[in-house]
Amino acid sequence: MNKPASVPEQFDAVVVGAGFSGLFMLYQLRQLGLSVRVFDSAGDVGGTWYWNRYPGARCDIPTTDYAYSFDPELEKEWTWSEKYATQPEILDYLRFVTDRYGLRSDIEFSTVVTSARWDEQERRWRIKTGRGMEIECRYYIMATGCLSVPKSPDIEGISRFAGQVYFTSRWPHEGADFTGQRVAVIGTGSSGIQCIPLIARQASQLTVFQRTANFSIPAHNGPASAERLKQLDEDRDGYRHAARWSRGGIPTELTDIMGVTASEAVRRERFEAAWTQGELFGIINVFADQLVNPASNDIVAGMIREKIGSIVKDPATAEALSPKDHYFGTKRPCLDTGYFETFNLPHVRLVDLRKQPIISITEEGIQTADESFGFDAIVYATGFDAMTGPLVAVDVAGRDGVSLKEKWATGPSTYLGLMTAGFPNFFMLTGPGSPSVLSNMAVSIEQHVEWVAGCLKDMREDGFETIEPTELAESGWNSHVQDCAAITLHPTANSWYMGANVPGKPRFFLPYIGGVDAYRKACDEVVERGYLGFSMTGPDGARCRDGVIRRMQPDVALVLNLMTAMGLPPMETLSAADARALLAAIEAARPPGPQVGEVSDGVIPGPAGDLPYRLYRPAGPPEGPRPLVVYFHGGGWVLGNLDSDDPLCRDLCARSGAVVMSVNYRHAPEARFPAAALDAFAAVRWADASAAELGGIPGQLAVAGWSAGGNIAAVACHLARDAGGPHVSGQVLICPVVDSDLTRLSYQENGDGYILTTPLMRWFWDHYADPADRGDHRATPLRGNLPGLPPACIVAADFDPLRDEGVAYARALEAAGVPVRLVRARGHTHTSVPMVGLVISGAPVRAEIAEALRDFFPNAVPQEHLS
Ligand code: NA7
Repeated sequence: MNKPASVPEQFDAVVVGAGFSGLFMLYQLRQLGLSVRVFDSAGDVGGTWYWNRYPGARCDIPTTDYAYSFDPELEKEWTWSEKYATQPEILDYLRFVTDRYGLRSDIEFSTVVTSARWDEQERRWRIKTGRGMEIECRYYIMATGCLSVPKSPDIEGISRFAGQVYFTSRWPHEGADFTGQRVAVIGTGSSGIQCIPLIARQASQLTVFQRTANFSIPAHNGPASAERLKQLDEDRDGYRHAARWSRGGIPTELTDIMGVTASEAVRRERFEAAWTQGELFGIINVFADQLVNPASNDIVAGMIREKIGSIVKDPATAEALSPKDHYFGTKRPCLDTGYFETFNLPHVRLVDLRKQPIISITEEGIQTADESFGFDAIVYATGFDAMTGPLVAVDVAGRDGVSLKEKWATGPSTYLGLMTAGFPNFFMLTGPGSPSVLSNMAVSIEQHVEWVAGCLKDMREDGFETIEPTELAESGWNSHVQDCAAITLHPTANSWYMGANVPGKPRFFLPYIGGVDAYRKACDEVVERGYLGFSMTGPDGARCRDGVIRRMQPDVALVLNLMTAMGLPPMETLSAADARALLAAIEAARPPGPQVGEVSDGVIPGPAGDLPYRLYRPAGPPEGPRPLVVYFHGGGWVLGNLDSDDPLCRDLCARSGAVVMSVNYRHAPEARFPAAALDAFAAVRWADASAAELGGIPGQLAVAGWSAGGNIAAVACHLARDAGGPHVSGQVLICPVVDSDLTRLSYQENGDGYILTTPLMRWFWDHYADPADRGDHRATPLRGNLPGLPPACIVAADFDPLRDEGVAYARALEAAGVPVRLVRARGHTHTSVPMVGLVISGAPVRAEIAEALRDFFPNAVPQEHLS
């Protein structure tokens, strides 16, 4: 007789993981009245704190902040004994929370979830466990943590060793006694740095095998900070609110002091204060620019290296312990208690694996390129397959049987780090693309759990059964996550944040670095906008509000916010003179742009008098003439001068290797149309005739301009063609004005709020040209005759009212047979691309412009030869 097939147990939701996030998720789902089953492979609650029991294991976020805040009563009932609690105390806390809310009854311990498959027909997940259980549920939630799958140490011969073997991430419950033993520790991340001083107390010999020296500052552990306790005591709600809306999940006053411009005294004072405070968010907030500006980062890194040098007595050991191969903060910095001091003990030795790599583990110990070591015990503190590892460890298959592993083969893709397209009703807590490991996990976990619970509640109220992100929303979020990382130094490091610690793992910045506050705002806004970027289905139909939640480059948004905060008057309400004065005042505070070889000023004859120019010569080698670019500044024909676009000209010169000649032209309203255009053409003719004396290569001349400068650069090309010369090799038009139609879609979308507004553009046109003249191709080159114009590179920025006319010009040129390179400045505004030094995300656009310039010239200096 056939055994009847067992009937799978039915639940509303299955949660994998009974750590910080899984426990709170269970609590919240119960509040919604849902039936829930939680699975955990561990024998008890605790997640990471269940497994990581190595000596010295502690949190690196102050425990006052590393705790649940959802229930004020709970907070009253628990007091942390230390500033940074130990693993046993945190585990006790999580057990206490579990019992206080009676959560245990819904948790199945010592049970691994092996697979989860979406059944499209039933709109349910089918779950299997390692113990042969089959469960079906509507919602499948991975609360598996970010650092829960240990990375294989990838060292030859691990199984050969005859002595004791320990992994910090799977420490035995009965502990380990190293008394009198010769012990090796491999790995100097947070786990290694925490356990090394304690192992040294017992071991007769301790040898630390270091591949990468790591930045660490003293934790100065002790009682919980009196100041924080006082703040919590006086205004718990205010404190927790501030944490939720802070950058990292701990109330922190962010500095605006820049490392590069601060005085030596201020630098020292701020660093010493952070060193003494002993908090991660303090040491990464010494300077506002330390994670984006290498020079500023070097200041902090240098001071930490000085400290290491002053603690460690043996200079060679101090040198080896001093991190030099990554920027401070791009790998997780550590908090330690006596780590560097441990290397002053006579029985402790550091082996620098950069000098003598491990060849293999042997039966007796470790064989490096230079030495054979004998040990009684080896401790592996070699890290984790972070963030994605725990998610792909389960065989999760979404719609059409596509597995998460397959979908993420080239890197994780999520919407808000919460969900991924093709996997309906599958939620990740603190998944890739969320602040997670860059934040106070407790705060981020609560935010994620509350968002998921709120979403399930809303779905129920609206009669929906499934939810899933759209491809568009997801790819928009992925771009935003990478954009945020790209303006920092993070992508330069071989960190686990980048997936670089696991051989073969795609290099991809995993967490969201935009901040807990910015992230929460985005998640809230998604809900306010009717679950923007999600599609939902239910018995009564479907709903999809497609769209991208954050399209603007993060640093562009920051600059816009700063400018809004300045409360500047709208330019179009000012006189031309006052507008010019305001612009000059704003420019005075900006970074200067890169160094070039030589800068000199001069004048050239124009049609109505002399025109000033500034010449930028690239730093050599090679010596000798270079192609020449005649550049025209922006400012709506009214504003601007040689200073206004100086940083951009420097940047163009340095990146392209060409000589750049920036020409000032007559401005409106003093000199109206076509004065500026005629001056531009005169400048091009003069530059062509004088190329040799300007250091240019005769016959290799291009024009360039931004905004109204782009307008007259384009017009100069028309005039040169019509006059039969001079020959112009190419034209670079950065967000140019090429038409006077202020009704295009890009005006409708962006005409309000991004510095260049519709009223301002109207003000510029009114100052420059009578309506009757605006159809003249010398004012609106889009309306002119286009065949025979030089090859063009046109930059169109997403948030620019002029975007669509730039695109239209590119298309029209193409149609007229002119080679065109259209550069889409994704996430940029009209004014952000030229903001050299301020808007880092503009750098790739400027690099592309420079490449286009080099392509115009037969004798351009190849990029690899540029200094
Ligand atoms: P980490 O920070 O990833 O550190 C792992 C360490 O192990 C790191 O120093 C690695 O060097 C080293 N390692 C890894 N594989 C090897 C091999 N094969 N040979 C030699 N050395 C190796 O993990 P942790 O557990 O310390 O900390 C993880 C997080 O937990 C921490 O950031 C806190 O957030 C809590 P590498 O740097 O790769 O050269």
